[in-house]
Amino acid sequence: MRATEKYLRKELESKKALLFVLVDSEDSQGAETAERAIAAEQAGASVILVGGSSATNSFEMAEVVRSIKQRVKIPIILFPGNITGIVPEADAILFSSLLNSENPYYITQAQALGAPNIRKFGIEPLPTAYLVIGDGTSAWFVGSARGIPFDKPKIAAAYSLAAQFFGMRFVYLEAGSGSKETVTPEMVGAVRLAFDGFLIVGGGINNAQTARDLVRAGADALVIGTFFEQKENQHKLSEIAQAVMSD
Ligand code: 1GP
Repeated sequence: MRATEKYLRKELESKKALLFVLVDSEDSQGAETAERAIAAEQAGASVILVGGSSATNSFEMAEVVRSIKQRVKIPIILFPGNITGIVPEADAILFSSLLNSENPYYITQAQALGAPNIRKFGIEPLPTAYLVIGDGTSAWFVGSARGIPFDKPKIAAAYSLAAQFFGMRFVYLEAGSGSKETVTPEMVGAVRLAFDGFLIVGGGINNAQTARDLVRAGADALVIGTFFEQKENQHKLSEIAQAVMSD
């Protein structure tokens, strides 16, 4: 196990769950993004994720990673929507297969195209089953996903068990950025029973109560992007971070 995965495991020894703050490099404005990453770190976030399904400008993304890296100590993990999401200087990458995509490109082909650069850049790959829940979001559309219905926890659990049998150590249940619905605690609970690895949940999370419910259901990390992009919500960082980290 390499450094970032070890770090995540260690973080979980002292926290109920971890907060990952997502920075979409395409919506980012240089200095402001770095400030947001600093605020996230101060509030207790364990990781800054950089990427997103519609972020395709590698130059911008590399710049965002560089500027954040100079200012924060917590790891930067790439969250690629395509091979364009692989840029140097990040600590790790969610090396994801979109298991419920209808397009093999998002299951294995992009991964094969991207793998040599991940090695070249010395980035730690975190083997991740990426599961898109529901429909109508960018992740769903761009990834040609056959979205798992929100009210079908057993299907998500079956995919997660398959991921475990494949040897993947991370599952990411993705409702999609800005989704009106979040993944349900019922689905998180069902996946938790099926999957022993590190369980990430994201999409549409915008309050402490939802965060608490998802953590109590068994999530190891929650990803929040859209909500913290709005300046007026940034003062809620600590409250939500506390809800995630302590029961
Ligand atoms: C999207 O799960 C992440 O890929 C975060 O979603 O932007 O809705 O927080 P939000």
